[in-house]
Amino acid sequence: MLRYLTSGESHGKSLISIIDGIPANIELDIDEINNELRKRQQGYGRGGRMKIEQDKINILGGVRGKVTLGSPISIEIENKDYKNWEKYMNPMDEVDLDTKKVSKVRPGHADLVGCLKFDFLDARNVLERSSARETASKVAIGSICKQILRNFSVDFTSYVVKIGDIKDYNFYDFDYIKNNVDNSLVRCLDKENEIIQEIDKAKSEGDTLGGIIEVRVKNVIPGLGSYTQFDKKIDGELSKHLMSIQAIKGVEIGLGFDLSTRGSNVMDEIYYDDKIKRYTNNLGGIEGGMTTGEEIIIRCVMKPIPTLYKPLNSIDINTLKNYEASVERSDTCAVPACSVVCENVVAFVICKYFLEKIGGDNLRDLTSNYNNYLERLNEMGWKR
Ligand code: EPS
Repeated sequence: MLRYLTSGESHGKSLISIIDGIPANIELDIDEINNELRKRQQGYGRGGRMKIEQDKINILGGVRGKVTLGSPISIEIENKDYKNWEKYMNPMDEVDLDTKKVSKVRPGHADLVGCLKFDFLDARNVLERSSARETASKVAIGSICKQILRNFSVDFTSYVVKIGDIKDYNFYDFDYIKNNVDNSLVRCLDKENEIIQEIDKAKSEGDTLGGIIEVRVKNVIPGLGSYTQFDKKIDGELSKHLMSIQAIKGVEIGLGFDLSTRGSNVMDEIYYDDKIKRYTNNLGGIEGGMTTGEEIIIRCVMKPIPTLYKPLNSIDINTLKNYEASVERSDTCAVPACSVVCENVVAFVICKYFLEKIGGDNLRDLTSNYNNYLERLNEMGWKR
């Protein structure tokens, strides 16, 4: 089973991940992983931290000569900012606990509940780990998964549908998104100027902005996931992983909430014309907890970042007096970065289910199992 764990604080020495279950003999393109990390750092509306960091992976185990060994892969991403934080964050020495103490907990962040739960009087202990800095690890892991799936033609893209009140109502095909999204400062395909103005306005007012992201996956074979048990459904697993990304508050597949209509409006009718085909893809490529072979379409909503320069009402957790919440350095809008994160998190889940369905602990076995499966699907009328 493909799985991972991450460790590390936002201003600690580094971010660490261990990925277990990656098959052997996959050649890794390290530059591509770093390029994906670079994309996560970009996007108009980010704060000062991204000028300090230049995220790059340092693989510590599980890979030899850029080729996976089938053993657990350990990855480090250094926090360049650590040198400015060592006196507050050093795990192995005495630290200054006062200067960076956060006691005026920020509504919307993990601060208050984290302090209550773990018996802390300093939300620094909470925010260091709850920070979206951890998403750099998720991107590195997803990028490796994409490289595995590329051997089987699976491809991923994502873009920003909405930021603040500015929404793009168009529908784009996969290749259009893939070919254009990286040219935009906000990973959108329409209304870039309006979105940038919206971000500037929110920034000047000390506010933050949330938004909606769409992820697409093409060339996924039918039958990843299963209807036979609740925890085997791939839409459940996708939602779990996407909802676990910092600040994601909702996930919808295909038309999602707009499916609250008549069945005849939305079911993806089936016909045969040299192969099994669909007239539409309103269910976003998943039926009965399984991939249908149609493109996977997922949307996620990211709430606005809770650290506001115009602070919100809150309390001091030490004195229980009413105060305005602390102001920490933050971003006005991280929706474009979150698009890169969501895309890579989806890649992890698709890869996990692909490996479960196809099986094989090395690329050659995977390839022959995959070809056998496609051959049988072919006999049953399903062709790509
Ligand atoms: C982030 C690093 C953080 C924030 C952001 C995401 O850096 P710092 O806290 O040093 O400014 O820019 O995290 C949050 C806004 C948050 O609320 O967690 C990153 O690497 O993406």
